[in-house]
Order: sequence, then C-alpha cells, then structure tokens
Amino acid sequence: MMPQPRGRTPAITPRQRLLVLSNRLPVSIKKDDAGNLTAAPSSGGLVSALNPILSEYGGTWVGSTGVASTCERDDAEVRKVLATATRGTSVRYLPVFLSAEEQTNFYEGFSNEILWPLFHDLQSRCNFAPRYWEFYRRVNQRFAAAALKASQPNDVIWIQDYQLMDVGRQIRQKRPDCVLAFFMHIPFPAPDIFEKLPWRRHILEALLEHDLLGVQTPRDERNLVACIRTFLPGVEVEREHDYRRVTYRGRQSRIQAFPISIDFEQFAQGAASPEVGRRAFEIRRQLNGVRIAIGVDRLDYTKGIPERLRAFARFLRDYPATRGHVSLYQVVVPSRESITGYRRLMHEIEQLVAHINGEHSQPGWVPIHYVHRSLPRKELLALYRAASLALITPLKDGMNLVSKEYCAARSENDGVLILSEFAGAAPELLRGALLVNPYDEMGIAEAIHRALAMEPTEQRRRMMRMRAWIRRHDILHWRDSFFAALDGHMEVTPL
Ligand code: GDG
Repeated sequence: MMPQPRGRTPAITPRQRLLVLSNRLPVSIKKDDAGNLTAAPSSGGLVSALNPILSEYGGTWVGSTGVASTCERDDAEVRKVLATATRGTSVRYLPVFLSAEEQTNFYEGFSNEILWPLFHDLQSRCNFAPRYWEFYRRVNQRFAAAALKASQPNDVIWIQDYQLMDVGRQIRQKRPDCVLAFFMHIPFPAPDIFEKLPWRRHILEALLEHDLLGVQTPRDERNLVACIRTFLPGVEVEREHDYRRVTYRGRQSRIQAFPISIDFEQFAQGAASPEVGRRAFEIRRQLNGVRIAIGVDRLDYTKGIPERLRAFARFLRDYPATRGHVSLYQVVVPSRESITGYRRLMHEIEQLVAHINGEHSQPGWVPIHYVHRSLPRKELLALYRAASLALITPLKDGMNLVSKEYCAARSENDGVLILSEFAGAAPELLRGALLVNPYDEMGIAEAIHRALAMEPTEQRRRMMRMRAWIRRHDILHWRDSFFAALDGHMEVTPL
C-alpha cells in the first residue's frame, strides 16, 4: 500500500501522474569482473532529496542505471536486477540504456567536463570538445523518447538537473501541450562565466521550454535571468511576487528559487534513536574522547576537500595546544571514479592525509581519520551525533544537504556548523553557522578555534535557529512550494 502523503499539498490525481527524469535512477547497477550484476543505492544529493518524495507519491522515474549497455540480452538482465532491487515500492523505475561511448561523451564529457565545472565557476577545468555536445543532444533525445513513451498527455514531466537541459525542448516539439517542469540542483553561473559555453543560446532556449524552471537560491535565479536577458534578444522578464515570468517567442515560463532540503523529521528521529546514540558514544570512545570535526562529501573538487585539509593542518600549527584534543573525521564517498581528474583528486587527498598525519600524530591521537567509502545511514547519523563541529567548506555548491542533515541530527542543540559562504545553504543558515571563505586557510583555522571554544549557550542559540529553519523548510515544504508554483498547470485534487 502507498504511504499516506504528508504535507499540505494534495496528491496528484491518478489521471495526472508524475514522471521524473534524472540522469541516474536511485538504484545503480554494477557489473563485476565475472559479469555478475549487483544493485546498490545511488549516491548523492539528488537521490537523497527526491527519494522520499517519489516513494510517497508514486509515479514513474526514468534514468540510467550506470552500467554500460552492450546488447539487448544484457539490458534484459539489468531490467531484472532493477526490478528485484525495487520490488514492493510504489514507483515504477524505467531504465534508459546508454552505451559506453554515450556514457563517456555525454556523462563524463559534456556533463562533467563542461557543465559541472563551468556552473561551479571553475571554467579553467572545462574541456569544450565539440563531440561532447553531439552526444549530449543525442542522449537527451533518448531520455525525451523514453519519457514520451512512458507518459500520457496529461502527465507532469519533471526533469532534474544539468545533464538533461535539452530534454524538455525535445518533448515539447512532439507534445506541445504537456506540463514541463525543471529543477537545477547545481548553481547557475553569472553571464560572464556562462558566456564561455559555445552552446549558450541553445541551452537557454531549451530551458525556456519548461513551464516552471526551479533553481536553488535567489542568487541562481538572478544569474539565470541575467543570462537570459544578455543572450536572448527580445525576451521579456517581469517580476511577480517571489518569481519572474519570462516571455520568449510567445511562450511563458516561471523562474523561481526553491532551496532544496531534507526530510528533517526522519533525520532527527533517526539520529535520536538509542541505537544511533550508542554508536555515537562508541565512536567517541574509540577516538579516546577527543573532540570530532566532521566532513562528509562526495569525492569532488567542488567540495574543497584538499583546501579543508590544509586549513585543518594550519589550525594545528597555529593552535598547538589543541593537538591531541581534536580530530577531523573526513568521509569521502566514491564518485565519478571513471574520470581522470577525480582519480587525481583522490590521490591528492590521500597524500595530504598521510602528510598531515605523519607530521602531527602522537601516541593515542591521529589528526585526520579518513574514510573513503559510502557509510550506512545509521553510521552517518552516529557520526553527526558524535561530532562537536561540522566543517563543510565547498568552493561552490548548489545547496549542500550535509549541512542541513548535521543540524537535524543535533537534537540536543549543541555542536557548531562551519559553512562555506559559497554553499547554497549559506543564506538560509547564516544566523546560526560560522560562515567562512573556503579559500581562506587562516579564516577556517580561526573558525575551528572559535567553534571549539564556543560556550554551550551560544551553540544552543545558533543551533536552535538553524534547526527551526530547516524543520519549517524541509523537503516536504520544498515539494509543496514547487507543486504550488505549478498550479494552473497541475490538477491537484486529493486522491
Ligand atoms: C547535488 C548538489 C545539492 C554522503 N555520504 C554518505 C551519504 N551521503 C549523502 C548525504 C547527502 C548526500 O549524500 C550529499 O548531498 P549534497 O547536497 O551534500 O551534495 P551532492 O551529492 O553534490 O548533491 C548539491 C544536491 O544535489 C541536492 O539538490 O544540495 O549542491 O551538488 O544526503 O547524506 N549517505 C550515506 N552514506 C555516506 O557515506 N548513506
């Protein structure tokens, strides 16, 4: 039976179903050397955010599985493994099969060697290879075809993220009256960065095919609108309440910021459970009672991990009395391992950890505990509970859910969040977090020192503010505001 929807928005009628498209399904399939297939949950913030929504509402989720398609017989095997892994859920999962060449050029190439660095303001990391663009369009066409096949005319088609910006345009050509929504999980750059993209006009026109275009923060909204004004002559933009209405070639789109969030209650309750409490106690004991600063990130150069490690080393040098009393526990979840730059980053992190530990370790104390794997949810919650501070310093981040999860897990209202001012979460959490510039080693070292010295009353005041904000602006609030903005396009009568 489907769980009862929570929140204020009525459920979508069975007549008007929800179809979600994302590059990856929430379940990834891997093939080992012997050719055996295994299924595992996909990592990353998009899946963390959308899973609770889809599992409540039901609907269809279209995406790739991560394993390269070679022949129809193998694809059929993948379908079977996927069906077994997702049995009993109210969601229908539809795999899009990509060949190894398509994965290389569309995903690793256009998505992660062009769009990802450019949209995170790191243009010098871009490789604008023309063939990537061909594959991007071709694969987007495949997603569009899968969506068209799986949907009925009245469905809401909700496309996720930067890998699929051209899908809506292709669906619109075939089905002009369908309801199309898009959400961008990563930042949107300012015009002087976006203009480097040789296909800038095509991408903006494709985005404007959606009825609703959601971005993470008001800054992303301003940047997107500035790009539209700069690169699409003849466009009209009107401000209405908390969004902009854009008219281009006779079609209207609504652009709005919807800061994404977490299932606060689920995190808070999970973290408060006796089992997690026991494990948190155990972790602290194993670390000989030293205070823990935690970092949790996908392996990615945007997350500022080497910069953070260097800042932590500086902290140990600048405040020698703290040596032996605090350790950084850095979790790095493997990600995009097939991309050379990511493997290089992994080695850089390993070398830095070894170097810093080599320089500062003492009997019974290691400055950095480094974990390079995905942890079970309960272990992650126990770490959030065990840590006196969270050190979350991305160079740029669409939102950063980890910062919100850490606060949700601190039900005793203690602990300090040190947060990059370039994370999308910063404007929401600025009254509680210590904001830092992730490039400022000395500033981060000072913030760590300040966090460790912070009185419990100040910790409490700050943590309560952040928790109250996140509790009110949770993932259900995000979903409700997004669906409410689709009002007029969506018939939202209760089930
Ligand atoms: C993209 C945008 C935006 C991490 N380690 C483990 C684990 N995680 C989970 C966290 C969190 C998620 O992964 C990471 O989400 P983030 O938001 O921090 O980062 P991205 O993956 O880069 O997400 C980002 C997001 O999309 C949503 O729009 O906020 O800006 O880049 O939920 O808990 N989960 C488990 N074990 C781990 O070791 N189980």
